[in-house]
Amino acid sequence: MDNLMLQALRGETTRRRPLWIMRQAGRYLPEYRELRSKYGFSELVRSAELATEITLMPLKRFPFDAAIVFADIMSPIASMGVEFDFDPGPVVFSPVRTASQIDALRQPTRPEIAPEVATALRNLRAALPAETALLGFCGAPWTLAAYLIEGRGAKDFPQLRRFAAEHPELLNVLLGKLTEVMTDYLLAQHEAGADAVQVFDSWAGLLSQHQWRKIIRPHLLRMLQRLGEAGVPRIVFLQNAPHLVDCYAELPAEVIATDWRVDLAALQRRYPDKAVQGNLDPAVLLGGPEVTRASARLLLEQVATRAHIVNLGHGILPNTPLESVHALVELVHDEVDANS
Ligand code: 1CP
Repeated sequence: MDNLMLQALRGETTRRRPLWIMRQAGRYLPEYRELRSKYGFSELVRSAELATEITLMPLKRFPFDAAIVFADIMSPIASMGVEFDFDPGPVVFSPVRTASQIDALRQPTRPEIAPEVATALRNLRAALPAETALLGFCGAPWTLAAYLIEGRGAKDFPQLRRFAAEHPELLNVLLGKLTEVMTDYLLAQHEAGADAVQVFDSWAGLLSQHQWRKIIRPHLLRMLQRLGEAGVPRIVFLQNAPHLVDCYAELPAEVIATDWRVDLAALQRRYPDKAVQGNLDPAVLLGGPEVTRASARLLLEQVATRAHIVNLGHGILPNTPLESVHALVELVHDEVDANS
């Protein structure tokens, strides 16, 4: 059987579009909620066995074309000596805001970075059929710095933006450290069996284009170039940042993934050599199967089949009806009949 996801990553035309869903192993699944009622989220992500089991949960229900390892963007940060918990998003005990705190951040060796994730990937590669792609991921340096500096998710991250204005050199040192560790982490995930990696820049949109070029771009470029040299296929995801979509599309990565605010068809026309991923609004699925079908049909009509990986524009919401996911899978799978 073909691995549609890998074909799309190579820019090839696929017999139908590949499909996976961000946060596909999440709280919309009753079996995840059941397991979650017995364990804290930290316990789930720190156990390679439980993470493996959870990664496979959505694939038992839906024939998705990719599995994404169950972990959090904060998982590798523990190896840098930062203490945090989840409530429900990441909460850093001592937000990182001084030179001495940045200086004290450890630069772990490759095997020290979230070893449970590498173990889960090895388990998963052995358990998955050849036609299902296995994805690794990390948070982009800026998005991780957002949690380290702000201390937790916050509307518009004011402490982060203050820090960027007040201490640009310190921020640059922090981003540099995060870039080195995340690059090593993704290389370790590839070695452990990840076919491709996705870099999540969820808080990219907090900066202007000018600030982005100065503060973020050099670090992302370094990370993506090192991965490219190692032959690792790269997906770059940005959220809530339509003003930066061309900046990201020009980075060296095989795939650009966006949220629903971006016109994906126009993006595909502007960058014909890139694969695109996305970008159905996750809120659409709350409306049930009919509403899901109507919006998904429109997306498939607008975006050309070639090198389009169907996904949502952000993580699936916890109260999404399973019937909506079924409807999306059916519609994407049915397209092959329409084309043949
Ligand atoms: O209570 C619970 O069960 C925890 C909810 C949860 C889950 C299921 C968190 C806390 N993280 C995750 C898993 C997770 N996080 C995955 C797993 C793989 C998958 O199925 O997709 C991934 C890829 C992430 C990535 C992640 N975590 C991002 C980037 C993507 C995005 O959503 O923008 C970010 C920003 C986080 C931080 C985070 N961790 C958890 C939450 C609820 C959040 C975001 C909200 C906040 O900042 O407070």
